[in-house]
Amino acid sequence: MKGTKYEKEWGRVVGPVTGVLILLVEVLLAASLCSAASNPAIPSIFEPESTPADSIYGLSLLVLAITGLIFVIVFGLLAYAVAKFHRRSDDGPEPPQVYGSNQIELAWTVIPVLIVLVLFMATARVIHAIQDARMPDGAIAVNVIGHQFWWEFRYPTLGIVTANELHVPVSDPSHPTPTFLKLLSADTDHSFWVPRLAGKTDLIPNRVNNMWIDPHEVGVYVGQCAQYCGMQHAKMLLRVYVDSREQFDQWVQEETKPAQSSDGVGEGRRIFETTACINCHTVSGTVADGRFGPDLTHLMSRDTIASGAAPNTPENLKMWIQDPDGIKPGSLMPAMKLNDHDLDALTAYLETLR
Ligand code: HEC
Ligand SMILES: [Cu+2]
Repeated sequence: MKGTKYEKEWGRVVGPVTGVLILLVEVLLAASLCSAASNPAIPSIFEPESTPADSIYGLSLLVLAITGLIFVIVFGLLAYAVAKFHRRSDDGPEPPQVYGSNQIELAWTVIPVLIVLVLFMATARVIHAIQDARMPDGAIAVNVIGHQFWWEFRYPTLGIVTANELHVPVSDPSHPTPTFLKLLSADTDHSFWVPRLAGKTDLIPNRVNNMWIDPHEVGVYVGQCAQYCGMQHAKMLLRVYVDSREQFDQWVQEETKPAQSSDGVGEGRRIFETTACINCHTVSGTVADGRFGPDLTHLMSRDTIASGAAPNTPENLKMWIQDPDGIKPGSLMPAMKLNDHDLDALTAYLETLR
């Protein structure tokens, strides 16, 4: 009869154990899906492409391993205790009660303290290595200014002003050309986060924060404002274009030219220059010198408009100028209420801003 009693008990345990196993398999599967994602549209911290992101990735693995081990041990002991000591019909007297064991108390104090110490020191090392890195010669400097709900990028040494799409050169580890970002805010708190390139750093009014990236592979890396900053926070997207050195130099050359004065769009230009547009937007070499909205001097060099909210196509441009809320409800650009003729002319002019 003994055999059947054991079988019954196993039956009770196997149910929960299978449940836990399925849960673990699911967690692992989700993790492997995240790490297998080579799609650039999925910004995964498990695919670092830059030194700060790399260090954070290493640290995350260490923390995951330690906490995972703790989870397995604690959960194993718990499952064991539940299985072995659950109430039975033939329960005898209470089990022995243990009070004031120095050994046990010492163990459960010292071991956690050691674990926390290891986690703390590993984290402090990574923070120090990232935050106290020196800006080497040849590094690119960019001032990043967070606005509701778009990003302004100013390259003080190159004389470039652009928005939402950051261009940086690829950084060969043997000849590093990192990009150092100085983070500022024009209004409220924002946070710059491109998971494959670096950790997130806030942009805070009246405060200067710094971060740097040294991307090892060319490509586009996406990110997003990671601090709730208002209505359109979710459409405050970020794109970092990591260019080869030649591509980057080419881009710099294009961006430092003043706005092209094209023929045939004089009417559109006149409409632009006599409308409130110029109070909020800059087009270098014209009367437009507003800084409330993105610099439009080289608008057409960007793939998207409105901080990644829409692809930069003529239709979207028109739709945007007519009714920004249609693309980004709550954006801080007013609907300009132009008639169809003016709108067409204006869009034709904007399309010459290469
Ligand atoms: C009151 C200020 C204001 C006025 C006036 C204004 N804009 Fe804007 N504009 C903005 C702001 C702010 C944004 C950024 C919105 C966002 O992405 O959330 C913007 C974005 C844009 C963009 C997208 C730029 C990009 O790279 O994402 C274009 C194009 C644009 N405006 C054109 C115009 C034109 C043309 C006019 C005049 C007909 C105009 N704007 C009038 C504030 C203004
Ligand atoms: Cu924001």
